[in-house]
Amino acid sequence: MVTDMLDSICRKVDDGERITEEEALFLYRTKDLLAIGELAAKINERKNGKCVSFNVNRHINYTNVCVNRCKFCAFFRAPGEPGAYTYSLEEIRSRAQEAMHQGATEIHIVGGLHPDLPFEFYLEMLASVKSLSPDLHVKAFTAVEIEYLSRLARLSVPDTLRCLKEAGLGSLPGGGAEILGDRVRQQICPEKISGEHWLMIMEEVHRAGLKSNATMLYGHVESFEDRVEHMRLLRDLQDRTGGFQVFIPLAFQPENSALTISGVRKTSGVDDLKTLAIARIYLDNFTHIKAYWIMLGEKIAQVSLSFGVNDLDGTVVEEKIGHDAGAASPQCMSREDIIVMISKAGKIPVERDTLYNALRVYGTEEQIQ
Ligand code: V47
Repeated sequence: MVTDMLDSICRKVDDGERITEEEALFLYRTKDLLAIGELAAKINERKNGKCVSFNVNRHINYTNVCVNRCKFCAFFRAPGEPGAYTYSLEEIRSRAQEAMHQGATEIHIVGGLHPDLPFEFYLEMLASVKSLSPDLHVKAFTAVEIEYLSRLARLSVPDTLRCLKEAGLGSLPGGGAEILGDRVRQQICPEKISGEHWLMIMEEVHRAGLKSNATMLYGHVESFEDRVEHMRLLRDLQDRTGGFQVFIPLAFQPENSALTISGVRKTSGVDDLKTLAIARIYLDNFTHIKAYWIMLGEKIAQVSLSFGVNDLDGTVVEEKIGHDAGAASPQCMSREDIIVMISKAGKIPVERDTLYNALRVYGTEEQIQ
């Protein structure tokens, strides 16, 4: 029975057919990590060959003040609480400028839902970063922030996106998805927009001609069924819009949050690799699967390149969300560190821009630039 199911999945993978939710669940329950990895690697090789992409970027978390108080989050502070901060527009611009001088092609901007900042702050933030160089891509605001900004600006979501785009928004990161199913959301982030709403906003984002990413926060109170349902919802939306660029599973970091008290542990290496590999097998309409080394650690991120992963985020430079929750990874990797990491995994490092255009291929003669 078990071999029958695995055989049928292998046959589907060979024929380039979609696997079902039941089959994805079966893969989660199987102990044969290497069999799953081999299937994922086969699919990845077909889609992306031996290339592994990365970008030179900087994350800027402009404020940790947030009205949502998600239980998994160690980053947020209530207004006025010790440790609460909000960068000025000048501080944001100077961080972005420093990154640009160090070769960054992308500034990744996300923050808490601040109760007092005016809509103009967000427009000016985009415009001042974008004005540093037309070549600098500003990837900013999760679907949760977009919904918040549309209420703040008293505009429809399409009109809000139009204003943000005019100010310099280039694409959206994939945060705020957590687990899209209601039952888990009620437990871990009851004040956040629903999963259905997150998907609706992303649909509007894609219809506005903007690309976005998609994440999944795993390793807390959710079941394998919840993870598969989450990926099914993403796969369905991707069928309709094609607007997701990459799927990024985020391994939960369990320190200093309300979920710490309920005794949730760090994810295991096996779970990390399985989750990335199953995503590669199940999400047949996503071209890229990203390992976010900040949450996974560099070693699991490197090994994941043999388990279906073809993309790494990035130089990062300064990261608060995972590190406030106990992530043991460094804050930053240099371009050279990432190139060595990829090469030592037997893959070809490709520096890319935010929209997945190759900028430079390393270690081969065919350098694009
Ligand atoms: O939405 C919060 C997650 C996300 C914790 O799109 C946590 O390229 C682990 O979305 N442990 C924000 N995760 C980060 C994010 C992201 C990161 C890198 C690249 C991209 C991209 C997007 O971080 C939140 C939430 O899901 N998060 N707390 C925690 N304790």
